Amino acid sequence: MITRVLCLIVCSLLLVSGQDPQRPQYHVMPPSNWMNDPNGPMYFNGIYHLFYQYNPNAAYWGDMHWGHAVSKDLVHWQNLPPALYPDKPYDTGGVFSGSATIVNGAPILIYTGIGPVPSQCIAEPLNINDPLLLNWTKPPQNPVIPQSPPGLNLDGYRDPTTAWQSGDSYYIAVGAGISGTQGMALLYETNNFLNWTYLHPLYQSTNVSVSGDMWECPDFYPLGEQYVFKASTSNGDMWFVGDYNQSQMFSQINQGLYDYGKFYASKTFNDTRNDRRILWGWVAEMDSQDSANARGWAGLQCLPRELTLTPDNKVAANPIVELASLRTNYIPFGVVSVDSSGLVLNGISTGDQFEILIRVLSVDPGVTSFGLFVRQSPDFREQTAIFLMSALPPSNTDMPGLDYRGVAIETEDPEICQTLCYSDFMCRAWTYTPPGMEGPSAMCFLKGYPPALNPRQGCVSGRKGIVGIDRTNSSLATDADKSNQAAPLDDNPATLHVFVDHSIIEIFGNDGTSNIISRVYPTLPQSMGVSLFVEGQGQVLLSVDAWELGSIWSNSI
Ligand code: DQQ
Repeated sequence: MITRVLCLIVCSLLLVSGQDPQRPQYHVMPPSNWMNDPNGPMYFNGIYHLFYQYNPNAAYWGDMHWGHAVSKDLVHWQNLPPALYPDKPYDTGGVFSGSATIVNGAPILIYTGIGPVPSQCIAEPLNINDPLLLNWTKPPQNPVIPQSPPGLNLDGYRDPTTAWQSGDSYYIAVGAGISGTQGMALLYETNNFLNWTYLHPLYQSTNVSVSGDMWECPDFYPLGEQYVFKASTSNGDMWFVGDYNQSQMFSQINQGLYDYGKFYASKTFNDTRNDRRILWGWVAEMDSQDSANARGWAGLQCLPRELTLTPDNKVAANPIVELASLRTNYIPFGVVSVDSSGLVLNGISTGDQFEILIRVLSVDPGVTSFGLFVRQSPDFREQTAIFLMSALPPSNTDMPGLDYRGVAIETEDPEICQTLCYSDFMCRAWTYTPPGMEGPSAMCFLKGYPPALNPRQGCVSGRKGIVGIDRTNSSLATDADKSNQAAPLDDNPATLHVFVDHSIIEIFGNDGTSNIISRVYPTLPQSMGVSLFVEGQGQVLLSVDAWELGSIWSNSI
């Protein structure tokens, strides 16, 4: 009650003044209230559609509808009324996530209805000639898959993929999981979208500690010469690159994360206009529910990202090139040399709404990290650091803390610990301790964030290259999450592409292979500064371009 009253006051004030300093201006989100997963993205009849999990009543999760936004260029958007809402016995508990498939020239939405049990349901356009596809109808055959396959003892069952065609049949996968055991995606076949046959798991987890025991929002698509399976897991949105064979089984050869930050429930679609694969993902808030209630909105979508397969079978995700149409002012900083005294980047007049692209030309060996401060106040009380670090070869030192796993190893060779770290996409740094120091046998500690070096006799430590964000001083607000985030770099630091949009920061490291989405909530109006910094001895040589960016919203596309 108190939060609703507070929201009424604060939200009205913000609406009257037209200003909400935390509200992003070039990220897709509803006019107000709660957004989560992207649903059913598609390109149809010259228009991009994005549906999404939406609570029309409040800035918290509940009463799931499918919100709807449309665009002609994937950059500028118009919000429309919700497309799907809970109105049938099989979806009164919510119209949960799902996908769109264009079949014989018309889209079919398939979603999870929450009724007495979760079921898979379809919806079709009421009027295929309506260019905006405002109204949708649910056929009487719903739910088309009334329940999960018997005998599997599933704890979760939801989020059907876009269908893919092979011969006369279409296939979908549905997310599922067995508590404490494994996540999985269940494969179904149909030839009419009304009658479905369960076949077998398309793919399932082999390691519950890596990918959790419930896979939400599965996705499956061809990319380059390979196939990609994606699951939203307890460790984030994991892609698996691999092979899809004649018997409809997937097997992986590589795995990683689209993004190491606040990114979840993502979904791709085939952009037939430009023959490419586009990714959307949900970015949640990282402050308190009270603050979200007071603002009157929560959640947004990441920038649309184009996916490509790298020669070594990684999925790279980069902002689509059309986002250049948002650039309103170019600030060419050119080639700059920076040392530990730093460099202020004057000239970006919208420090809460801009893009910066840094290319690393050279790094002196004594430099330990370098990067940029954004949302920086002149008195430095608020600032957020985005940084790059080169890999640190094994050295006789300790890196105490920040372990996500410690394993006993049978050998006294510290290189085994390094190999463990380098073969785990979650690992950023490692420390080896000899027998007798942390237990009877030698130990290997894997770290989720690079800790500071600390001398300690006998330890051996090393670090991967890192792109990271340090939010320790990002906000004076006590409820803002100030934990740090880092993504491992497989190669030397090369590029850092950053988008700042009020409370969201999107970081693309090394051409989209090491990405982090983060949220910051500066409180001071003057937290608009941008500057470069270097830690350690020596200089870095950087090429720097920046652009001020406009808004994506229009009343009609
Ligand atoms: N969100 C939806 C579910 C999905 C979850 C409900 C993932 O369908 O599993 O809002 O964020």
